[in-house]
This record gives sequence, C-alpha cells and structure tokens, in this order.
Amino acid sequence: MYDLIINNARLYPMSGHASPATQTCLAISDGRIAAIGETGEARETIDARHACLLPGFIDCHTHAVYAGDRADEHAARIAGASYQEIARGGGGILTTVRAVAAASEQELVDGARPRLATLLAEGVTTIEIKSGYGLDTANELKMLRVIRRLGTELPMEVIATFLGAHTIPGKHSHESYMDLVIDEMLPAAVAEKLADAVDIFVENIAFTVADMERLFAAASAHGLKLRAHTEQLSNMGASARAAELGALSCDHLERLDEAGVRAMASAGSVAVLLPGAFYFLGETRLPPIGQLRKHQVPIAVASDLNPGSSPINSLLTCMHMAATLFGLTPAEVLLGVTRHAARALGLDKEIGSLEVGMRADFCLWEIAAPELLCYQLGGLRPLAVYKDGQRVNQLQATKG
Ligand code: DI6
Ligand code: FE
Repeated sequence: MYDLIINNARLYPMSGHASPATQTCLAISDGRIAAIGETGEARETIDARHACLLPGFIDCHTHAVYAGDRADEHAARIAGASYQEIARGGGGILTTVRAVAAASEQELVDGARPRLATLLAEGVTTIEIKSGYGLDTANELKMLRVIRRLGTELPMEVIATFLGAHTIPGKHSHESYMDLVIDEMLPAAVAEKLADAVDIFVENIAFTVADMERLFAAASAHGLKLRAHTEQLSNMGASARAAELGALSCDHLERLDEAGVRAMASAGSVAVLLPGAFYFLGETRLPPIGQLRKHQVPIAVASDLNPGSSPINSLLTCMHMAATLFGLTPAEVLLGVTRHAARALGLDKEIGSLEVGMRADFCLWEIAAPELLCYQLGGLRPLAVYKDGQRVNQLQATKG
C-alpha cells in the first residue's frame, strides 16, 4: 500500500536528460519515490489529467536573508556609478551589513519568509541561503540561525552556507579579517551545526585566491562542503583553483577563461550561472557557455536573490533570462534548476530528479510542455507542489 499515487502525468524525471519518460504514474511512500510506472493500492490517488510532472526546483545560490533595500544605489547606477565604485565608497554589501546588524533575528525571519514563500509558490522546494551580511561573529551566527529557522518554519529544504568571507568590513585589515573568519566564525558556526557549506567572494574588490585556499583548508577539516563566487567581475584564476580543491560549484563566471573551464570539467565542479545579476548589473560579457558545453561542465541556474546585484524574487524569471540572455536551451535551463542544481549542493542522490528512492519533491504544471517555463515570462504557477510527498501549496493553476 503506497501513501500516494499520481496517475496520468507526463513525467519529466530529469535524470540525465530533459525528455519525458514513457511512464505516466508515480508512487510515493514515506516521503520518497517508491515506484515509477507501476500502479497499485494507495491511501490517496490523484489524477494529474496529463499535467507535466517535474522535480521541485532547486534555487542553489541565494542571499535571501537580508534587511533593507538598495534602491538608492540602483538609482546611482542608472545615473552612471558602477557596482565596484559604490562598494569602494562604503556602500554595496556594507549597506546591507549595517541594516542586518540593526535587525533582530525575528525581524530577519519575518523579512525572509515571504521571499521564500514566493519561491515555493513557483515550485522551488529547495533553497540554498548564504550568510555574509553579518561580517562579525555575532551577526554571522544570527544570519545562520535565521536560515536554520526558515528551514523549520517553511515546508522547503533550506541549505545554509557560511559566507563570512563576503567582503572586508572597514575596521579590519585583510589578514585580521580572514583570521576572524577562520579562527572564530567558522568554528562557532560548526559548533552550533549552523552551516552545510562555506563560500567566498573571490574578487578584486573582496578576497584573494590565497584567502580561498586558507578558508577551504579549514572548512574541509570541519567537514563542510565548498563553494565559491568566482570570475564575476574580474578573472583571478579562482575557479580553476576552487575546482582543484574540491569545490562543488563555481558561481557567476562571466570572466571564466578556457583554462578555468577545463579545470572545472576535470574536477566535476558545477558552473552555477546567475543571469539575474548579469541583467541587473547591466553586464555585457557572457559566461563562456560554448566552452562549458564543449568540456561538458554541468550548468546550474539560480536566482542569486539579494538586495544589491539581483533583487529578483523569482527563479522562473531567472530561468527565462538564462534562455534569453545566456542562450541556454530550455533543456539546459530545466536541468540547471533540477539535477545540476542538486549536484551544486552535493544532494544529487536525494533531490533534483525523479528516481526510485529519491525524495518525493515534485510539481504538477498544467502547461503544454516544460519549455513553456523558459518561454513565458510571468503568470506561471504550478498546479501543485509536493515536498517529501506532502502537498505544500494550495494555489490556482495558471495555464501557459
Ligand atoms: N556576488 C553577488 O552578486 C552578490 N554577492 C556576491 O558575492 C552581491 C551581494 C550584494 O551586493 O549585496
Ligand atoms: Fe551570490
């Protein structure tokens, strides 16, 4: 006796490719996929009426916990200032750091909850959220606790990434800040089990490749997964080194060169592309999509939701941008928010595709084909969202 059977679905398992399966039913027990293509007895049976059934989407790179906004900096950039100029002048990330310091844990939870609920309503069942607007031990831990609380308050999987190395607060030298991150913040986060991974912003306005090597050595010793923001604004050779050191993903990558692509390919590191930041910062240089394809680097797509470079509370919008701005095929985009996004989180045995034994995180979409999700901008919502086999949305369907 299964817990749930979904019949008459057009199944898109996203295991290896983005094509539909020949089977039309999915059986669920104990929150996991128990069978594909076999019917039987179940406590509940649902007729999907030929809706498309896809894995729940995974937004594998966000900064969704923050306070305040940066609309004035947006206006300054429209008037000609660059993101780097604003950052060097004490604005940018530091503007949000001040707002987060002034906010309580409860205020941060209350601010982030509707952002996550909006993503959930779009079919996002797993979200990764980074700290990085604390930049001192108390505030980094506060952010990480907020991220953990969101995971208990919402029916979503929330993955916490420690990004203490986001930028250098004014009162610190480069070295003294890295000492604080590695010797104080990281062990404290580990002691409270507040982080699943570490990340670092390797950039000419932030941290060096040598800083990343130090952080990764310490984080690996604590058993954390490794991620890195690399080659977004300048080419520092950081992706190649991150991949060699075992980073699950390198993210942004507009300035990645072929040597970096090769290193990522041989290490199996995922290229996480963030078209929302490309769009919002008015970037013109594209990530090297052709080379990523040529060397078969798995590509993921995420929202980068944050108040400075991607104030875009919609993974579907970023999926559309990945197709229209980056030229990814709809199949690449769909794998980028399912299987490859799971791999960027090190969770591809659990989520991101529909295979027997994996978690029953999936959505029903009343659309002609999943390609519609990269084609139509706005107005698309899944008919039903299931997390661990439980229905977690109660929304009206929107037909594409
Ligand atoms: N790269 C980004 O695009 C975000 N962080 C990062 O390392 C921007 C964060 C911000 O501007 O608040
Ligand atoms: Fe980011």
